[in-house]
Amino acid sequence: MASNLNCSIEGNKKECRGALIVLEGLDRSGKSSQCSRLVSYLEGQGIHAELWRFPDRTTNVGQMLSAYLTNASQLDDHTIHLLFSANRWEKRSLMENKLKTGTTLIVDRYSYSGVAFSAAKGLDIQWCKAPEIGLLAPDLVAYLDISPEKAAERGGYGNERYEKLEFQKKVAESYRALHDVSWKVVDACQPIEDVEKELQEVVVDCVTECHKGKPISTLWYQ
Ligand code: T5A
Repeated sequence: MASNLNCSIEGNKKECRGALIVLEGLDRSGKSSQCSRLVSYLEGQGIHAELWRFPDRTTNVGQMLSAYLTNASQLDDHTIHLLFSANRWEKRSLMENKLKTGTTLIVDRYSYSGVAFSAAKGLDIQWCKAPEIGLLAPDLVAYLDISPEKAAERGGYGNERYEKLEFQKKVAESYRALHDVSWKVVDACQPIEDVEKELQEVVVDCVTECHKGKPISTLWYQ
């Protein structure tokens, strides 16, 4: 299978672009663990892949987000929402270049987190989606499904702003409102290796589809 998925950058670029794969879920659902495992797996298959995460705390905007998340600063809910979005916009062209030159991006959180967490605070969901319009659309969204109660059992929440059970329940509701049939929902309460196996299958299918020339599209689907 791996040799079919390899493609040359010198060849027809349109036929060998990378895939944009996003993992979403509540805090502690296992996204970071699975993103790392996926990148290793894909590399082992001869597929060039990189691990990305949002927020990207390395940029100036990202440092503002990090300060907010660790309660070192306070910001209006609308303002922080737009900053999360700006943090994705500042990476958009680099992401597009990577995809077009054959790199698959495994992304730990994306626009859906942006909308789900802000809507959980009571912001209008359409307003939350608006600044995401024009960002690259994922080729696959995998949702790691876990109840807020089970997620909270995985080690205590730390000091970050949103790591509270009652708030995570509202985030789960927001994700339910955002979810559509294209999402791959994986039971995140399975053993870590079983979650990994389920993701591998769907991710490889997605990469194959992108290598065959599936066009890059933009948000928002609906
Ligand atoms: N946010 C983010 C917004 O409000 N707007 C936005 O636009 C964006 C992008 C960022 C915060 O910012 C918010 C959302 C977040 O609150 P973060 O840095 O992404 O936060 O942090 P978390 O999502 O909280 O990351 P965590 O590391 O806590 O959770 P993960 O990545 O989902 O989980 P992971 O892999 O670290 O695993 C957590 C624990 O569970 C175990 C792991 O070993 C680990 O101990 N585990 C399992 N245990 C049993 N079975 C399994 N299947 C397991 N999988 C993992």
